[in-house]
Amino acid sequence: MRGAQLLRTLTRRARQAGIDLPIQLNTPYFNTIRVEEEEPYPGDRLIERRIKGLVRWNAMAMVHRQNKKDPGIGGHISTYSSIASLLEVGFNHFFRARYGDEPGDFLYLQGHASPGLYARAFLAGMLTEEQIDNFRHELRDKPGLSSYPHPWLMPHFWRFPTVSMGLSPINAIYQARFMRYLENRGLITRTDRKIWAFVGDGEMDEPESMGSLTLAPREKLDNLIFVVNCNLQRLDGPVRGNGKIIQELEAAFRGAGWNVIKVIWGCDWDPLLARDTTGLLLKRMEECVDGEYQSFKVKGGAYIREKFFGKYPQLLELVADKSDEEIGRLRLGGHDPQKVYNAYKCAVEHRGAPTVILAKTIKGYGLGSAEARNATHQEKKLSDKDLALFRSRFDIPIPEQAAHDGAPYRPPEDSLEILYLKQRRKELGGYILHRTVPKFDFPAPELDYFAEFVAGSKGRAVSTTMGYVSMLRHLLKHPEIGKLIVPIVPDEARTFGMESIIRQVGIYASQGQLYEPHDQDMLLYYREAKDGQILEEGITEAGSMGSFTAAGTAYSNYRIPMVPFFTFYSMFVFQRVGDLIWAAADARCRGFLVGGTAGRTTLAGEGLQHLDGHSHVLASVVPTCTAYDCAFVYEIAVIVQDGIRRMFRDGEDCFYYITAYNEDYPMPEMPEGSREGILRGIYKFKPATGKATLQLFGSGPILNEALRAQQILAEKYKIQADVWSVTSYNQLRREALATERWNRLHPAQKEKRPHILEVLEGAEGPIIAATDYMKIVPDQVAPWLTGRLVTLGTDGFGRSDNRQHLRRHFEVNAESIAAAALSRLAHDGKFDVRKAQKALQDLGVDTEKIDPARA
Ligand SMILES: Cc1ncc(C[n+]2csc(CCOP(=O)(O)OP(=O)(O)O)c2C)c(N)n1
Ligand SMILES: [Mg+2]
Repeated sequence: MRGAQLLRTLTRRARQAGIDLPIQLNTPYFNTIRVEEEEPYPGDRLIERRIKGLVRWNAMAMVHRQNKKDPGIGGHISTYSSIASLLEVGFNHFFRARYGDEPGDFLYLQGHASPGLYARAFLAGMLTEEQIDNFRHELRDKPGLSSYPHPWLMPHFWRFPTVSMGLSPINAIYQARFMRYLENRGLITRTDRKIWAFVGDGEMDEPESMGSLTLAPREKLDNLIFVVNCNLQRLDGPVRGNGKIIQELEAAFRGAGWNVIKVIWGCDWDPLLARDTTGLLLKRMEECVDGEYQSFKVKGGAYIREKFFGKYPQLLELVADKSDEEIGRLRLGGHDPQKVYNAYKCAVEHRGAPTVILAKTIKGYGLGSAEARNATHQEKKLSDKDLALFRSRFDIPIPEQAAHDGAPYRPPEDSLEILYLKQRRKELGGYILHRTVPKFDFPAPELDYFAEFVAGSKGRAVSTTMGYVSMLRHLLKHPEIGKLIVPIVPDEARTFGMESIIRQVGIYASQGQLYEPHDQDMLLYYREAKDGQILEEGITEAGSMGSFTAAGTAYSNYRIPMVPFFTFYSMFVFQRVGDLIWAAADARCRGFLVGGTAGRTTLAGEGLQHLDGHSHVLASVVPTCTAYDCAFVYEIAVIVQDGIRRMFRDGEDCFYYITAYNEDYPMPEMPEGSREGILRGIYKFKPATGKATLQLFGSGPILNEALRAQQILAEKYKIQADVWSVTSYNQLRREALATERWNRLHPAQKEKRPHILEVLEGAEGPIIAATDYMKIVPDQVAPWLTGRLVTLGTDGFGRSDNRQHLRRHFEVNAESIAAAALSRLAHDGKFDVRKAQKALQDLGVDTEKIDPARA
C-alpha cells in the first residue's frame, strides 16, 4: 500500500517536473486476482463438473442431431463449449432469480450459446425433450426452440435479444442505468440485483459494444458486470492474431474507468508461475500473440513444449516433469471454476464502478478436432470419433450408438446431478431463464383527458411538435400515470421546445446537480436532479434506444409499466439505429418513438443530411411498429391516447412511431366522427363544396398543400375535389394485406373489401396523394387503387432552402398537386389537353426541370 502510494507520488512529481513517463493502462498478462487472495470454491466440484458435462453433451447433441436430420439447419456448438464454465459457475452460485419480492438478476447471454442454455433448461426440467428435439424447428406442430434468444418467439423463456453483435453490450449498460433511474426515482426498491452481460471478444469490435463504455463508470453502475468470453476467435479466424485482445480490452475498459478482472490462467499454471522466479514465464506469456496461443491449442502438448516453453531453456525445466498430454491440458482461466468463482465474487462485491471480466477460453473446447480451429465457429456436426471422445471425456453414460446419433440425455430425477442442479437454483431463488408479464390495472386516460388538444388552437399558429410537447407535459402531470412517463431525448430538447418539461420534471442525474447552473435565475433553467424524470442522453441515438428499450420492457423486467416517449430528430434514428429498433421489437418493447423535425420539405434550411423523407419507409418494415404521419395536433392526441390504451392497458406488444413537424399553422378542431379514421389511417378532412370528381390525399403539413390545391382547382379550373388526411399508409396497407390474405384462403366465402376501398366507396375520380415522405409511402396502397393513384413525394436528396422552394423542387406544393390532377384528368380525357398544358405554365410548374429524385 505504502509502496504504491510512494510510486504514485513519485510519478506525479516526475510529471510535474516535465519527465515524459508512459501512461500505463495495462497490467501484466496474468490473473488480476492473486492466488493468495482466492477463496476456496464453495460448490461440489465433482458433481458440478458432471452437470457441466451433461449440459455440454446435450448442447452439442442438439445441434449435431438436428443437422443430421435436417442438413443445413445450422446451430452452433463452439461458442457454448467455450463459455460453459463461465455460465455454470454463474448458474450454480451467482445468478439470483429474485431479491425478496423484487425480480432477480438480468442475463444478457451470447446468442450463439443458446444450445447450451436450452440444454441446461432441459436438465432443469424447464424444457421437454420434444422441445430439444425441435431446436430450430419452430414451424412444426410441436413446440420448437428458436435459434437464438428471441422474446418475440419464446416469450416465456427469453428476455433479452442479443444475437446481433454489439446490441447486448450497449443495451446492458443502459439497462443498468435505467435500473438506477427507477431506484433513484423511488419506483422500485434498491437491491443488489446485477446485470450480467456475456459477450464475445469478436463482438467487442462492434462500435455499439464500446461506444458507451464511459457512461457506466461515470454513473457508478456497480450493478453491471460484463463477462467477455475471450476465446480469441470470431467467425473467420482470430480476433487479434497479431496482438492480444485481453490486453487491448483491459486498457480500453480501465481507461474508461471500469474495474477490470483478468482471468487468464487456470490453477494448473499457478505452481509454474510460483516457480518462475526470474519472470521468464511471464515474459514468454507476454511476448506471444493470440495467433500463437491459438496454434498452441490446435497443435497440442508437444508443440507447446517446443514452441512456447522451448524458447527459453529455463522454461523447459519448469515443465520437465509433465507429459505432453499434461502440457496440452494446462487449463485456461475461463475454464477453471475456481478462478471464475473468485472473479465473479470480486465483481459482485465491487462497489462504485462496473466490472468487466476478461476470461480467456478456448473456442470449441472439448470438441476434439474442432477445438480452437479457425473453422470451429461453423462446425455443426462431430465425427463419430469426436463424439466418442466427447462422451468419454465428459462421462456421458449413454450407449455408443446413442452417442453417434447425438441422443439427448437427462439423468433420472433423483440422480445426484439433477438434485444438485435444482437445489442450487432453489437457493438462488428459482429458475432464472424465464419471462413473465404481470397483469396491470393500468388507468389509461380517456380522450377527454386530451380535450385541449382535440379542441384546436383557436386560430393560433402552432406546430404539431409544440402540440405534442404540451401533450407530454400534460401527461407528466397525470395523477396516476404521470410518474410512469419517461421522456427520452438525445440533446435535442431545445429544438423541440421541451425546456418547460426540463423545468417541470428535471433531468435525471444520479448524483443530483453538483453545480449551480448559470441560468438558475431563469424560469426555465437547466435543472438536474437525482429523481429527475427526463433521460437527457447526450448525442447518442443508440444510447437513447437503449433507454427506450429498457423503459419499454420494464413492464416485464421490473413489473412496472413505464411509458417511454423518445423524441428525436426524425432523420437520425431509424436509419442510424434500425437494428436496435428491430431488437426492441423482438424484446416486445412498448412506447412512443416521436420523430421531430420531420419531413423532407418542412424543416427549412438544413439540407441533405437533415431532411428526412424516408423514416416512414424504414418504420414500415418493423412488424410491431405502428407508424403515423400526423397533420394536426388532435390526430396525435387520438393516437397517443389509443396507443396508451392498447399497449399499457390491454397489454399489446407493439410500439408507435409518430412524426411531428415544426411548421406553424392554426390547428383545427377535431372533426366529428374522425377518431376511427385517424387510427385506421385515413379520414375525409374537407369534402368538396360540390360533387367531387377528384380525391386529394395529404399527410403531415403537406395536407395544407392539398387543401390549397383543392382551392386552386375549384376556383381556377372548376374541379371539385375532396381532401383526405392520411395518417398511416402503413396501417392501411397492413389491413389490406390481411384482408386480401383472408380472401385468398377462403375462396368459397364472400370477398371482404380492404378498409381503404370501404372508405373510398362513392369517392370518384383519380387520387393525387402528396406527402413529405417518399412516394413509396403512399404507394403502399397502390395495389388496391389500380389506375387511380398518382403519388407525389420527396424522393431524392434534400437541399438547403425554405419550405416554399423545397416543396416546389420536390413537386409537393399545392401548384404541383393541382398540376398533377389536371395532367391526370387530361390523360384520362376528362380535361382539355391544351388547357392542362397552359395550366401547368400558369401554375409555375417547370416541366423540363431535373427530376428531384436524381438531383
Ligand atoms: C451484427 C452482426 N454481424 C454478424 C453476425 C454474424 N456472427 C455471428 S457469431 C459471429 C462471430 C462471433 O464471434 P465472437 O463475438 O468472438 O463470439 P464467439 O462465438 O467467439 O464466442 C458473427 C460474425 C451477427 N450475429 N451480428
Ligand atoms: Mg470469440
